[in-house]
Amino acid sequence: MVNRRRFLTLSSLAGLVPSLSFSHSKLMHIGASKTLSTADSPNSTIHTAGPSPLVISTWKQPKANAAAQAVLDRGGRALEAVEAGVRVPEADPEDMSVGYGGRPDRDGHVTLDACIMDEKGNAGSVTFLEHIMHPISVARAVMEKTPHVMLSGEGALSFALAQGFKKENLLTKKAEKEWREWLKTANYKPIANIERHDTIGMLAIDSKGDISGACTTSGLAYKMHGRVGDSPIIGAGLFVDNEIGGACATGLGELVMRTCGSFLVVELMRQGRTPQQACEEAALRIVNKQEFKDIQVGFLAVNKKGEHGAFSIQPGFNFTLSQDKETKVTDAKSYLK
Ligand code: SD4
Repeated sequence: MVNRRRFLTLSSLAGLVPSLSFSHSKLMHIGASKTLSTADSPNSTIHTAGPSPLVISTWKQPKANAAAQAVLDRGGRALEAVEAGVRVPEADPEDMSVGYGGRPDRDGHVTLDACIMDEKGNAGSVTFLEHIMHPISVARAVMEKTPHVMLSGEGALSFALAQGFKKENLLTKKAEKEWREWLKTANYKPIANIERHDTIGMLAIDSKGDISGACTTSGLAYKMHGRVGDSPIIGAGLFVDNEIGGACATGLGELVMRTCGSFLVVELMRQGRTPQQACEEAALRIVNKQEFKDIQVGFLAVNKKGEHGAFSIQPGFNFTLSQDKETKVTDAKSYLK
């Protein structure tokens, strides 16, 4: 693993210290790391300007972004920011795709999926978790307090309770009423941009230029009991490589999982694609291989320079970017118009 303090950006290297000799492959790996102090001159650290801290999330999420931005504004880690950010929709009963108030599975259980990944490549995840309002914080506890990456179902719940999380009923009256209505036909047909709307994937870059990400959802409405989507799967719903960038996904998880979607986006950026190109290519991979009519998948990405990209199969996907005290919701470009 490259020690970030020992290297500087490719562009800075070219512009500031042309006489230094580094192997090309090493330079490819260092991506946009911010500083250099060479082995030849260990005291000469050159600082380069990184991107301003930013938060970007799937769908329309100004409140979540504000909570994350507040952490970054006080100099906090991107990891803290994304956790604080996605806890907002987790606790919001009006958001029916995430946490409390989420639509249940076909048996009436609200089952939650979440994962988190930090700048060191550490990751934590919970799947098929019931009764806990903040699955993202349980995922973080899995990452930081266990030797594992993922805990599921009853085991995840026992772990959460042992960590002091409270057991709660997450099925709101509104979600229960809709579910009972659905039971009359019990026709399982996810509707693009409607039933899936609002699963939150969030990426942040902090003042040190470090990247972290989080993803949390109640999954597809009226899914089979036990179904787990892409959102808690490292590499599918979320992936971060601090030397390259981060990506997250929303939409029909089955399609995202089959393509290791977020990992694919980050790997495409590693090969030189911009975040926009990487998101488009990952979506095309799905379109070219799988049945996608009426099905939505959206990708969102940032790279180490702070550039972002978003792309979806169907129109209707949007994302929220907060940077330099501004928050903007933008419609993503899509394959189908
Ligand atoms: C899933 N990808 O469980 C999630 C759903 C989603 O916006 O993204 N909703 O398949």
